[in-house]
Amino acid sequence: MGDIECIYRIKPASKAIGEALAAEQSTGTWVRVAGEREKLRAWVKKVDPPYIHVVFPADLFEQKNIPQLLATVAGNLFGLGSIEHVRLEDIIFSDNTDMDMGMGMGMGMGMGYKGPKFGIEGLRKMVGTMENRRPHIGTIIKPNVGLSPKETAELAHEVALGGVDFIKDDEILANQTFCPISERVPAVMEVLDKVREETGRKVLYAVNVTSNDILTRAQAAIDSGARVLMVDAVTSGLSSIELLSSNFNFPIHVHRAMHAAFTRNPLHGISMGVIAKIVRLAGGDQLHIGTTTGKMAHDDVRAYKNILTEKQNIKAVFPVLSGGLHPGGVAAEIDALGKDIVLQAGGGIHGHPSGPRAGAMAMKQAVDAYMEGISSREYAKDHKELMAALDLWGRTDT
Ligand code: CAP
Ligand code: MG
Repeated sequence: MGDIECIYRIKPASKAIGEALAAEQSTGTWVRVAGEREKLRAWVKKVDPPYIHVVFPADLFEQKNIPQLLATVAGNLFGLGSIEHVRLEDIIFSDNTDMDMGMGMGMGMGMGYKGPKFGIEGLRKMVGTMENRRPHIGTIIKPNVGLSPKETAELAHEVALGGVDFIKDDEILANQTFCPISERVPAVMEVLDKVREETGRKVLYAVNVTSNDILTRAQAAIDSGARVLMVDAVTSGLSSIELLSSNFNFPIHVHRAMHAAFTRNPLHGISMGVIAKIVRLAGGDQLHIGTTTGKMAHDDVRAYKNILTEKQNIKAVFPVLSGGLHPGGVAAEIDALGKDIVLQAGGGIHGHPSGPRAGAMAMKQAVDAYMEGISSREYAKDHKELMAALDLWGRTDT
């Protein structure tokens, strides 16, 4: 197990401030006290304004304890009065064994993390896209709350027949009285089984198990038929991913709601790249990373995709592009991020003028167009669902 190096963008970027941060986040405090353990003291490796590099000795960390890891590298420091603003830009896991491919993830193995159980290849195998390697198409059932289990299943049936590969609960749907998991999951799984019998296609459904007792909730979802789990990992705590991964053998879809509270400000907080690394180590199989054309503030999605998919001794995570996506944006997203992505649209499918099935068809047609090297506008001449979406929402490919 190796030391951890963290890169902070900080003001003021001085050695003294770096040392104060390192002390606070390891064996020190605001004043020297007798008996401080030097071998546990974090130290300033480099001052490169506006950045400082701080190294944390491996022995500071407990194996597979994400909350303690974050309390150490991303804890009190954000509140220190001597620091005007500070952002944790990167976390570099090193490992003194050959498991570290030199890209800073090897330490994950040293800390006992096993990474994704399924990852891109496992999910492609489940859906049947190992050969053509096209992007997966996902959707969020919309309206996202208020539907009954029966209404949820009816919509799932429509979008599954329309061609989506993956259906998820919205991040704010849990086990509310209007749509209990014990009824929602069997109803949706029943229609997806029907789609499989009718079309041979396996459509995945990720059940949101976010709750105060995630293991009990996940077991209840699985007992109801769930075969893919979803978690709002930021509101639940990132260790929720590792909990699900070490207790169950189902793919984990990671939603990141609330991340923008601390990832969006370029001067203060934690970069999404750090979150992506920890999600991969902890065993997330799919993770939202934003988009280049959608409704959320556009961020460095290419960097996050690279962190999730770069060659490592743990599996790659399926990057999920979501938030305001629609068929007209498909080409631009694939141009930007490649084909090893999940293109996920909620309103962009359920808001289609001819209904959700047509919306799913339009997304699939947009992907098919791209895979055949045809512009969406050209392809739409023979595909009315796509044409309707482009007419309504426009398009981003030339
Ligand atoms: C998308 C979504 C997701 C966002 C989250 C929403 O729906 O369900 O929560 O993708 O953002 O509620 O916005 P739409 P991100 O497709 O209707 O926008 O993926 O950036 O974490
Ligand atoms: Mg949502």
